[in-house]
Amino acid sequence: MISLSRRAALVSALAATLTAAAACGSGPPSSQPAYSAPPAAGQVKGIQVPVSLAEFNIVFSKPNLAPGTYTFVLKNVGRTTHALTINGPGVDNQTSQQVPSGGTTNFTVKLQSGTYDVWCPIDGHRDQGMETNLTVK
Ligand SMILES: [Cu+2]
Repeated sequence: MISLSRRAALVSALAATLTAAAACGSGPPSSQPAYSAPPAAGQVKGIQVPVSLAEFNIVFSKPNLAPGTYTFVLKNVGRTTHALTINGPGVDNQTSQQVPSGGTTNFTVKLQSGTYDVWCPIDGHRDQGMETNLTVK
């Protein structure tokens, strides 16, 4: 036979278990997908192309572009400040504004046929792999 105090202890333990389970039910906050529509500052000309910047890579949403005017919508999905520099036919080391972590900025360039070097100009990021090529044809 179970004593009254023993029973009280069991009920108390059960209540504690239920409370802990309820606390776990809330879970971690849901994380947003990396991209949403760009509400960015800066002018928009030509075709918008989202570009994500992070440690340490640059990802164009469209890898192949035709000649023309483009606004790269730079989204920093990394943890430190990044930017973008482009050099190639008709574009002489044109550099975007710096984009803080979580920030977005627009960067308009006029591209011709050819290959462009693209990199992050900040603090040795290029040496750590933050560079790519963009082929326009
Ligand atoms: Cu960078």
